[in-house]
Amino acid sequence: MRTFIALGVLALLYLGVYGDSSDWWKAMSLYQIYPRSFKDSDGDGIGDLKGVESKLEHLVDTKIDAFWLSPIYPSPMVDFGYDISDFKGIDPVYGTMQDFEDLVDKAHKLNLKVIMDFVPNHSSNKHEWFQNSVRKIEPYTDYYMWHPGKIVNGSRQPPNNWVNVFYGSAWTWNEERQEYYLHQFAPEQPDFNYRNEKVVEEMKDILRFWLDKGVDGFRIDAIPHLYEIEDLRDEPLSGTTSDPKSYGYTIHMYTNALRETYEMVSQWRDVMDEYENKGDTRIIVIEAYANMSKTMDYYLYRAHFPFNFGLITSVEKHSKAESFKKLVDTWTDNLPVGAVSNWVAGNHDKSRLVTRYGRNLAPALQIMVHLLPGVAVTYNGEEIGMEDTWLSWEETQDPQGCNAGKGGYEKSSRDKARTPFQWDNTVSAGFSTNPNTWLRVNENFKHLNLAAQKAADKSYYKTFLKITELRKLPAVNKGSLQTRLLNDDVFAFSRELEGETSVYVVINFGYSPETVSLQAFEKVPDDLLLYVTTSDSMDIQSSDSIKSTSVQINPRSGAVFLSKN
Ligand SMILES: [Ca+2]
Ligand SMILES: [Ca+2]
Repeated sequence: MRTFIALGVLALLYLGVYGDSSDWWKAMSLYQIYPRSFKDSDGDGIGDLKGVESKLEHLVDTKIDAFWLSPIYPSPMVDFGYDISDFKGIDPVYGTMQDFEDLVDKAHKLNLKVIMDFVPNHSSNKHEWFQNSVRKIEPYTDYYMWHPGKIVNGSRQPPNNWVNVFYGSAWTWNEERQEYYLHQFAPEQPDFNYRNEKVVEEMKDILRFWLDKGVDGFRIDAIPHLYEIEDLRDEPLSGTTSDPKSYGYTIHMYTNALRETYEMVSQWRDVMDEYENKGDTRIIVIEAYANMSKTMDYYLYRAHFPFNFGLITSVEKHSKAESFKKLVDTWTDNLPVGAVSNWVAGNHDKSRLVTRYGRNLAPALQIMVHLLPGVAVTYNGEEIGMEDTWLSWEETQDPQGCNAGKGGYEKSSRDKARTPFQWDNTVSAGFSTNPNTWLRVNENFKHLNLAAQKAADKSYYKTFLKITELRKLPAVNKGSLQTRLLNDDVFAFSRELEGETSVYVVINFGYSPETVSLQAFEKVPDDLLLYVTTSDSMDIQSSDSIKSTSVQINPRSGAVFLSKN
């Protein structure tokens, strides 16, 4: 029976739903590659582009449609690539421009789209533009945000109380120019001056440079920080901390999500649309940790979509079923008409999904990510259930962790979710031939790795594959969504489309087995097929054919049922 269902689903894969190729992104499975940790091709212990190219078949096997590369530009690596010293180059650690072009070429041959990280708020302080700006060499004098500061009691101070995201003042004194410059992140990441039209044009030129190389879109980093209020007034104090160096010290109303920031997104969309006329759609995806209305505003300003971080920021492993329903409903209700939804459960800045939700519940979250409407986003390693790696203070490399200092580290270093991908049980988990890698490989790699999970009858990866295969069903691709709270612990949703196989997802967030009726969904048939359960214990679900009036679901697990048509 199980084999029969699987074949039925595979047949449906080829029917296709979004027939128009310009719609390629609307129901894509998007995979984030952290290049430093994905695959090392030359044995220096750091991942690189040739490494990525050598593993593209894994993306195809995993039913991925597009991948997003975290920054690969030349960088002093103060913030691991988010401090760029040449926006049109490739860092030698990752390879050459030829390697990049080869990667794009091979990806397209495999029907994979390539999305670049675009970091528009700042450059590295080593960027030629900043060096020229320090020396007031035109046209670079006003490429960055400079200010002489103010004199208080005879001593010079920064112009205002703004703090940077990592820790400390957002202003750093430059001896040579005898002025402060603004940096919303590390001092090595000076902010651009977007009120300078030349900067605006430079950034569009950078976008076109990569679009001309064939990239299919951009994930835009840290967008809310783009503009600051022009008169540089103090921000109000939050009252939540007395530490004036802490980012939480002020309320960021004058440095975050300004109207001009949204307008710039619109201008970048216009650049993408120049290429639409050449026959293919290029997209912009927005990274913004913001409240619902500020997030939805990115749609109104014509971003293809802003990441939906709700599964990271609004719920955690002890959240009740009701909270998950509310999260899905709130997002869906606020979504502008015609906008494409998306679901993100992890990335390089956050603890890994399995660590946050536990090994039992994490695959149920994957079901939500992949079977709710729109784009599904997967951070590399989440498909095999990689866990956070405990790294000592001496081992961590992340500036956010380092700045917070010893003791503050465990809370703030992001490196725990950035350790090398665990391909197999050989040296350095098959990531590198070098036993010394830039971050230590998680010691669980001997049993937790892709090769072992492919060989096993049941594994995290095989469950992930079963879930993601369903994405090509017309009902998942473009069917309706209904959500139901079936009792205090059980959340369920349906994906239905007239005349097509319907999908019913049931997740038990509680700690005891539950029996529920799916009759809460008006169109549910009397008999359903169990397609997949994330529960290890199969004793409760002994049959593939289930009465929809009486569905049993194990604690801390999810299950997917299909209608029989
Ligand atoms: Ca390498
Ligand atoms: Ca800025």
